[in-house]
Amino acid sequence: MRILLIQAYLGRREPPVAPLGLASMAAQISQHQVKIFDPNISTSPLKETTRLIQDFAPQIIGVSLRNIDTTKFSDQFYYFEHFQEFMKLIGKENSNAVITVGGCGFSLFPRQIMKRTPEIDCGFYLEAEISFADFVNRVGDRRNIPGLFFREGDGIAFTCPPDKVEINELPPPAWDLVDLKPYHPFTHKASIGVETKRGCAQKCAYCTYPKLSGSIPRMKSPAKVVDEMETLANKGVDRIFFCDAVFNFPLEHAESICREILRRELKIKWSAYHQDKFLTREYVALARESGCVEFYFSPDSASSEGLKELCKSSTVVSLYRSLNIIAEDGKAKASYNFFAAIPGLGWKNFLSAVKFIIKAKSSLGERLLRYKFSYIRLEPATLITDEVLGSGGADFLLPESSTGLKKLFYRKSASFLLDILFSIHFHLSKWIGKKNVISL
Ligand code: B12
Ligand code: SF4
Repeated sequence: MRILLIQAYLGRREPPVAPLGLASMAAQISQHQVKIFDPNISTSPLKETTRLIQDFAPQIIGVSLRNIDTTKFSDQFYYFEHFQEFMKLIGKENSNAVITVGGCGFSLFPRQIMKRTPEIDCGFYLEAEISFADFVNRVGDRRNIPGLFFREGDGIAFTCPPDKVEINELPPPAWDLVDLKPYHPFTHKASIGVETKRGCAQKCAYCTYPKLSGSIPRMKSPAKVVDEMETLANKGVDRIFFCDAVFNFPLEHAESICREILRRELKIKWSAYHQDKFLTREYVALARESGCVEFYFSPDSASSEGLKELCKSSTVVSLYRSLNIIAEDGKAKASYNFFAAIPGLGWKNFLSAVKFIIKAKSSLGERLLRYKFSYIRLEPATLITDEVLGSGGADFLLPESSTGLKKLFYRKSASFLLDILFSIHFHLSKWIGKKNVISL
């Protein structure tokens, strides 16, 4: 069977992300004729999509809808509008193929997206290596594929949530189907990813990750992880990003990966999301030696009230302790993200973060690569959305047009004055440039 897997066109030029999800699915259907295409690296994305569909004449098209919007207040952009236009093009260009969609963006709003995008025949909920392969091998049999949304009469039917994929049993992503060269110049922007596990055991109030990839971490063996890194290094990739929710938990797993990289003397740089609570001196030294060039932290708050409100498992003590570890290492580099507004909290929470940033700047100097304040983007099925909107706000969270995006950011702290200051700061930063100012 001819299967064309496409990343959704984002609608504008931005640092690209290599299609890890599609490459992972493609590895599972290697007995078929599969092509992977990313219009976001093409100079004429729409024309090339049309040409490819006409030339290849796929029987199944699978579109990966990764992002709905930027989730960034300072750069609001609604990819979903462009996805809808892109789907019209795909539907028009090919009336014969079965058109399927999956991806994180789809899985956050599956029913709404099926309703609003008539070109989609079938939608895949959550991880889909197994369910998509099943589907490809028995296209007519929609009722028996777990995780499948499909059209039935005038309505939309759903089979059942899919089983969790045994990620250690998956073949490596089919990177041989992707020309990675266009992503090489953007590796410092995390353009090429490797998974070491799926799932996050924490339950932070605003976060979608446990819903998207489960709340029990499922690990890939260190040997398999480093095999993937080696494949990428052999393709000329100088730096990768570990796509895990939290790389350094379980700590022993992260440490084993670092040791395996060192044992093979693999020279490839990497960065990853880290949790301050699980950081140790030994780990930081090992990670850095094995190639870690940036430890990303998202403590989100540096006050005990803020950490509690966000259901973070970190404490103020663990946060400062981790900063000391990074500082004492002497070479490790880090970045920190905080939220400007947390329900019920005001100046004390904000000033705690400012105090932390000042301390980080004074102890890390140039090794503090980035710090930023952002607003929470309310996402479906998160505690904070339930608290702010009550349940059932999913339609509101996927607005009709980009003008509805602004309302999705949680911007109300307990202090009116602080909210005004943030608002002024946001408008000013447009004029004075975003670098080295508090970036919202
Ligand atoms: C790692 C990551 C990043 C890394 C990517 C590194 C890399 N090179 O891959 C970086 C930091 C670069 C990044 C950037 C962004 N990200 Co990001 N990212 C993630 C994260 C944590 C993991 C994604 C991942 O790679 N998973 C592993 C792969 C294997 O899984 P997958 O892609 O989901 O694919 C599986 C399924 O979805 C499904 N599937 C996927 N496609 C298809 C297609 C078909 C046809 C089928 C059947 C199935 C299917 O099957 C796949 C295999 O199981 C997710 C959250 C999460 N926990 O999932 C957020 C997430 C996807 N990111 C998000 C966002 C917003 C962004 C940015 C827009 C942020 C920004 N403003 O810059 C950018 C967009 C960049 C771009 N050009 O696309 C949001 C999207 C939600 C939303 N509201 O839009 C998410 C969900 C996080 C969140 N806030 O909830 N991201
Ligand atoms: S914010 Fe990080 S630690 Fe918290 S639930 Fe999300 S991925 Fe897990």
